[in-house]
Amino acid sequence: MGFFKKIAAGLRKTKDAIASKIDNLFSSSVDEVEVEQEIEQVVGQEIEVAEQEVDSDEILQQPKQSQQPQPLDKKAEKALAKQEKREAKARAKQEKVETKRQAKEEKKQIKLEKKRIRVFEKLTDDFYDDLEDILISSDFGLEAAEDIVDTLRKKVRKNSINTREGVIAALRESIAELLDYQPIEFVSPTVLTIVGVNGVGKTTAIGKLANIYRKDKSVVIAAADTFRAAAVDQLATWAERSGVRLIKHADGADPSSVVYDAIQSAKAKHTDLTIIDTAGRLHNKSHLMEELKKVSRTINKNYPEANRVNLIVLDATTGQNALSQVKIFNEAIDIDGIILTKLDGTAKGGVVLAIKKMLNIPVLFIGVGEGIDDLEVFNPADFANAIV
Ligand SMILES: Nc1nc2c(ncn2[C@@H]2O[C@H](COP(=O)(O)OP(=O)(O)OP(=O)(O)O)[C@@H](O)[C@H]2O)c(=O)[nH]1
Ligand SMILES: [Mg+2]
Repeated sequence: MGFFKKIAAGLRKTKDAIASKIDNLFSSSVDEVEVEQEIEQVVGQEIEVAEQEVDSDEILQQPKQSQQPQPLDKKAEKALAKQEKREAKARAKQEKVETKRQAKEEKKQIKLEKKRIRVFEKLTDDFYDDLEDILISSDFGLEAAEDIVDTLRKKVRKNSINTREGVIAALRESIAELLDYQPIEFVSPTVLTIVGVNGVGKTTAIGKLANIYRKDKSVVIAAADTFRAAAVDQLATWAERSGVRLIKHADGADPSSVVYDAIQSAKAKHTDLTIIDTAGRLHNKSHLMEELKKVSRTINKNYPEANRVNLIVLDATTGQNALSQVKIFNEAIDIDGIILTKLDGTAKGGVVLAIKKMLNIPVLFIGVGEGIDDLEVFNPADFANAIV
């Protein structure tokens, strides 16, 4: 669907920061070329000098062989002996140059290899540290950033990765592996309770979910956010848009009584999926949590045969703060998964990794806009591609 078309400013920032770090690492191979040239220059000169010595030696001149073999007089014999001596000397000199040339070539290769390793090692150490910093500043949190960089290091070492593309692929894999999760099945009948602080996108997510699941399930939604005026109307609009049934009471009614009615309706009509909208803000936190616990008890007591799934909605732009929201709600109601909204905005995306690493609660859906189709099943590999 729209996720890739919508890679937003925030995710793009993360992607660009990581890409430029990796590009820097590999553009540093220019240094390696310089090293090679430097060595070549020195070694090349030495060899040149040695060659000149040989070249300029008059002994190197080939003996005149065109002469007819003649009986040798003493003088000629002496000259020939001298010539042979010169030739032997020349050969020795040439051999020496050759040995020198070979030795220098070997030395050059060793030196070069050493420098290559040194340059690479130095850069990768810096690189890993910098990469970790980039991840942390993209909301990954320290633990997830360390985890991913460690996994990347291992992959690089194990597979001798030394290309830009190789590093990018290994980093994507490291991220996707950390995010891997077991999808949750909404087996029939399921009661899906949606919680989260105010304004994160609960009601919107319910509208989008209803629109997805009504295609192959019967769906009813319950307006159990009776706290905020207009909350019921907002949900009613979504029910209409997605074409599902709505159970509602008047503003200010007891949320548990709305849930009770929704359950009775679901039972009577054999509805596959009952989705419950809840309030995000009450007079105080403990009031909110007590109300949620009461809703939870109502479901357990009146619909024990139903499969229960509790999802928390988090606004991705709140970054690390989302972690403490999960912790608080998890104390009142067991959280099975996350709907991460507003990934189409300024969110840098790393919070997905932070939550998975710290709480081991998977992101199941992502919200990428305000429209009815802007909710997607979370795909770790796609997400990794979007931020690296
Ligand atoms: N850009 C963007 N906006 C979103 C997304 N999800 C929700 N919104 C917007 O966020 C605002 C709040 O959404 P709601 O669904 O009312 O949030 P809520 O959690 O139900 O809020 P309360 O009922 O007040 O607790 C609305 O303006 C939505 O259109 C999303 O994925 N992307
Ligand atoms: Mg709402």
